[in-house]
Amino acid sequence: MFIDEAGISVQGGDGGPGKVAFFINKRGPCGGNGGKGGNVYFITTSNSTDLKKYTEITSFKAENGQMGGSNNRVGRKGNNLYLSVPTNTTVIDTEINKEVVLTEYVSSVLICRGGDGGLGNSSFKTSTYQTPRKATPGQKGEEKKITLILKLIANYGLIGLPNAGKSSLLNELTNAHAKIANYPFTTLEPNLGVIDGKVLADIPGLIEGASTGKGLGIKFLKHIEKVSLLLHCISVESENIEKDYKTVVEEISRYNKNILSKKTIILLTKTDLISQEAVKGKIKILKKLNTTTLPISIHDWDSLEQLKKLL
Ligand SMILES: Nc1nc2c(ncn2[C@@H]2O[C@H](COP(=O)(O)OP(=O)(O)OP(=O)(O)O)[C@@H](O)[C@H]2O)c(=O)[nH]1
Ligand SMILES: [Mg+2]
Repeated sequence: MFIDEAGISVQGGDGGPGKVAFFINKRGPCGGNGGKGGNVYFITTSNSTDLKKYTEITSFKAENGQMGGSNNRVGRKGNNLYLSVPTNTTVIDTEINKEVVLTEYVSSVLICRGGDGGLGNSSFKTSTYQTPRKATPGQKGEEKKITLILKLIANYGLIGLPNAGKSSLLNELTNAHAKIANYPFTTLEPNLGVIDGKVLADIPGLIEGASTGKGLGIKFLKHIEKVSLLLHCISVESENIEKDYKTVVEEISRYNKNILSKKTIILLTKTDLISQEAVKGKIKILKKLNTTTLPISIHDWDSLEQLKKLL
């Protein structure tokens, strides 16, 4: 499970102040009421998997209402503010410790109400008091300290040796922007992306001895324990694809044998680097290991489409 957390403060817009005004010819007050401040809502979005943006900006306020006008015109309402968070985010009102989990079914929650607009001087006219000069300020918007917690369980997991092209695939298939480079252990922490509402996890590469702590070790495997499908990436650059496949399988089995009972697709990656004939040869070898194998290249759009279909 991936956990992401952020603490922010949010505030509804303030109500606009009431206006003091008088009719020019006729005597009498005509100052309108202020507009209501905007509300703040959290709404879900399916194309984000982290709360990063709420660690960058941590204070939010909806628009204030505007001042009332003359001729009893009410001030314009402040616009509501909609803050998007990934589906499955828990929104906690920190002070009273009340929480709501946003899901596919509960996709929005009103979190702070905007303040009511103030009263214009028209509102203070009485039979005995015809020329009130009084107006009131708008109410302050409601203010809250919010903790956001996101717990995500990956649906698909990318595994393989370092440099096999896992992060590149994640970036191609999802909205993720994982770091990619032509050396092992580019990925130091798991990356996530969303494809058709499903979470795809890219974990750091495994090497022989990972289960005894070599490389980055196998601690990240806990993140893919609950996936329903593994995508095992093997690069065409591998000198012995069968051995490379077995190395990864062996390290995983030392961590938790159950992971290996999951459905797995072997992806022969970077197929653009060798001839089609050579790809066929390697696929033949992989077919002996697993029934579902797919040649793939981030430079071959058709192959990516085929993988998306399989997912
Ligand atoms: N030609 C070609 N190069 C690719 C392809 N996919 C990935 N690469 C390159 O392979 C190198 C490694 O890619 P990554 O996506 O960083 O590999 P990784 O498996 O995430 O590596 P680690 O994070 O170290 O485990 C990069 O230089 C990529 O540009 C492909 O389909 N074709
Ligand atoms: Mg990587």
